[in-house]
Amino acid sequence: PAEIFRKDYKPFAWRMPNTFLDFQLGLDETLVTATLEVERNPVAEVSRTIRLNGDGLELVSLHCDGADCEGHTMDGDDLVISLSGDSHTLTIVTRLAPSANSQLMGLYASNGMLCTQCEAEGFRRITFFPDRPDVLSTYTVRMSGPKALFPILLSNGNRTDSGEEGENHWAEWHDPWPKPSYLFALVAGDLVARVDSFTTMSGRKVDLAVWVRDEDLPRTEHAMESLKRAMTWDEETFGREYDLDCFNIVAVSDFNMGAMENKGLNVFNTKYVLADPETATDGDYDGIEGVIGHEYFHNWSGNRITCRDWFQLSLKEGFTVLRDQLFSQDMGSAPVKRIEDVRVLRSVQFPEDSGPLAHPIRPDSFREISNFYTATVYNKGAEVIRMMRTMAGPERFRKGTDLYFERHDGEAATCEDFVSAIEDGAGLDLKQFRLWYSQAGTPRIKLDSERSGDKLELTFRQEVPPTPGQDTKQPMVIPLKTALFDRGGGEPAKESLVVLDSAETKVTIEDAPENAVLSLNRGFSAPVRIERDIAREDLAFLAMHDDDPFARYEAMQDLVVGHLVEAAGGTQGDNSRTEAEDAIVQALGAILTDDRLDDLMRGELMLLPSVTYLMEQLLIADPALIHAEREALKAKLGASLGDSFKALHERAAAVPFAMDAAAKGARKVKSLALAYCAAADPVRASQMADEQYDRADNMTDRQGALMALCGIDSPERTARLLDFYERYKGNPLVIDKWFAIQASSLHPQVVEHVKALADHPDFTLKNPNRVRSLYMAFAGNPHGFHAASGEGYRMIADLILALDPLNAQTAARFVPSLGRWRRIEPKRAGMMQAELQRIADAPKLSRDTYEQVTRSLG
Ligand code: B3K
Ligand code: ZN
Repeated sequence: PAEIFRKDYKPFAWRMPNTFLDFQLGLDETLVTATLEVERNPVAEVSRTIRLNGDGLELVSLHCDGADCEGHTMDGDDLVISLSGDSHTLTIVTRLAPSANSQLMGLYASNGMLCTQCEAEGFRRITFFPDRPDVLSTYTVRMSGPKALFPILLSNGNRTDSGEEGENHWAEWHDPWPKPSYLFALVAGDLVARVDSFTTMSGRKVDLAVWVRDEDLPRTEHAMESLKRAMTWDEETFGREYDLDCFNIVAVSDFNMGAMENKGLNVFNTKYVLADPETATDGDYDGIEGVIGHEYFHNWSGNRITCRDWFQLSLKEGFTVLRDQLFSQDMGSAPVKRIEDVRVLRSVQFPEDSGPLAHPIRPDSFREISNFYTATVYNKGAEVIRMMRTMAGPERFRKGTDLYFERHDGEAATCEDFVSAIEDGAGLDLKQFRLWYSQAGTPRIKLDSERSGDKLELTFRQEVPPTPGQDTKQPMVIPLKTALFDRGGGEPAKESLVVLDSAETKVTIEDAPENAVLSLNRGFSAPVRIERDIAREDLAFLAMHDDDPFARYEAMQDLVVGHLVEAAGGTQGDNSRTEAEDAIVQALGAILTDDRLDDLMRGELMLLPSVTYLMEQLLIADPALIHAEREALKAKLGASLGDSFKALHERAAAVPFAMDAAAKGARKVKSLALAYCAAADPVRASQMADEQYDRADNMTDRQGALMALCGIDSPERTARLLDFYERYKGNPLVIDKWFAIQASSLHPQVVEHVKALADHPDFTLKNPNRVRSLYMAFAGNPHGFHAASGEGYRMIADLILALDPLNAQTAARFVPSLGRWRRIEPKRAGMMQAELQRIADAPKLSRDTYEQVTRSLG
């Protein structure tokens, strides 16, 4: 498959002012008649032909201006038509087989209904079309089909007409906003809606609906409330008003990702719509609010202003992720949300940025765009825009985004357009800052400090490591929030922003108190790694006293990381092990009982860094050693602080169920306390977990208890797993949890368990949620995936090979776990590489998997 380059961008030779689509719907066969108005694009090079993209389409007929078409050829899957004049009307009929569409791209059947997914290049699986984001068209859609099968017919925009024809009925939808093909959507099925309405800031009433299967209706309240909160928030925070008379959300059970922002008709994975306390955890509730917000915010950042080409993906995704993060910060605990977002960034994006798949947030080339919906484009993309906001401050940043929306409304824009608008609107100079768009890799900052008299001299040295295709890098603009604490107990620290912009930056602090401790990169103001020599006492001090919640979390993490990395690297003497452990015990002990902390934040401070994050700290890591040391520390903490954990568990268990922060916090620390107890004293903890399971009146508690039990070889384990299954067997989203809990467990036989689960009658490769629940959970379970025998690697490679022909996009998502081999000890690295090679040697690979495997082999 060919590589496509950003530098080769050219505008399309034709414009597509109006597009009419007629669907004769059927699950096994759907006929699509596309009527396309085409006219020459005056600002593009003249062409005598038009290239319409297709992907596996059956062409039934083709007409140009009502007559047989003079010249047309197929070029691969694309249709190339000769056009002599300046404007024409093309009429194209294609035949689709939705039930046979296992890729879940284009028009497909799910659970008896029909739905679409077009981003990035799925529209070409519906009809021949210039399937690129810079070709905007106004869509009118007519669909007809059996009323019994598809009582509800939905598309983008507003419904303009409908009627009946015997057993069949039809509906017509018109979307007044010109859009690219990737935002097209259609849904037909037996659905019911929770309806509500929203009055916008200028007083327009919008009809809201969340469409689901009948039995799921009681679980839609949270989604609807989240939507209304998102609509209000976007008006208040970004001045963005909704622009159609209705907004529809549809929940679909077979979906490749989380959700899709189709204009006026968002299609969602059921996982991000359905919730009630009995079946969804607090984490699920937060996830739903965040994703509903994200897709809604795309209406402006993505739909009204879209991307010129797919290299600009971060224009809409980075910005929209930032918008959903700020929304969630405002709806709940801002510090906890920030910590969670940083944790995701560092456990997913940092490894990507230091591995074979590293790419800038605006990539320079790709073979398959689906592979670039990455944590780099999304989450690092959001961090880059967040830095602009930090440097400008929220008010000036808002001036920048106002200007961006005003300047580019209705256009297909570039990342450069965005940066220019922020630069002009916020009054920032972002010349050098633009390097964040072109350079991959996580910058490293080394800090040295020297004291002379009252002065403290800080020297920051930055370095951006080489990444594939980028050997040398330029210094970046890095805004670091800092504060100096006086351990002697003087004035409270004042925060200031230090902006690094060269390889070496010196900062002098006058009148630095003698015991000063520097708190650095507060709020994680820049997505970088910091290396500095800091005394354990100073970290412990910050872990207990820093007034920036993120910095406090970070100090606690650093304290643990320092110890575990030394312990796993074998460079630690017995004495210093004891000292390090004691310091951690003391700091955590203080956290457990600090009554100035709320429980949501306490829970964050109780979390140990993940094995993935720990592995990232080492050039070459032995996952088994790291895992063992991490578990040993957990057991040590559980034993030394046993009474405190039990007391905390008891206190939290007494808090009755509610959805407020206090009750959510109580549930969070409850299951964390249980996990520490389980590490120290499994037998005793089995009883605690059993009790928590029995008393649970919500999924958060029940899942927390089952997770603890699942890691312990005990009779209770089997009984509770059985009970859980029986209780929830009609609910696919909860059965997904049942698979995931077992696949991510600490049980010694987890590999055997996963093998057995793959043969369970409820397991299927056809449903992406189910595949992820078993295998993503397993690939993220270091002690199973990195089993010394290599069996974990083999299982993931077998899965990729089996899934690739069915669902290439989902299959390719598993490749990065094997791609980390260069940073792993040689024996395992060899086995991982061999599995990648085995995949590469398979006779017929999708473009998705082929690209990921070859890049990973390097
Ligand atoms: N824009 C979609 C992602 C589409 C992924 C296609 N492979 C969802 C989102 O980011 O909001
Ligand atoms: Zn998005």
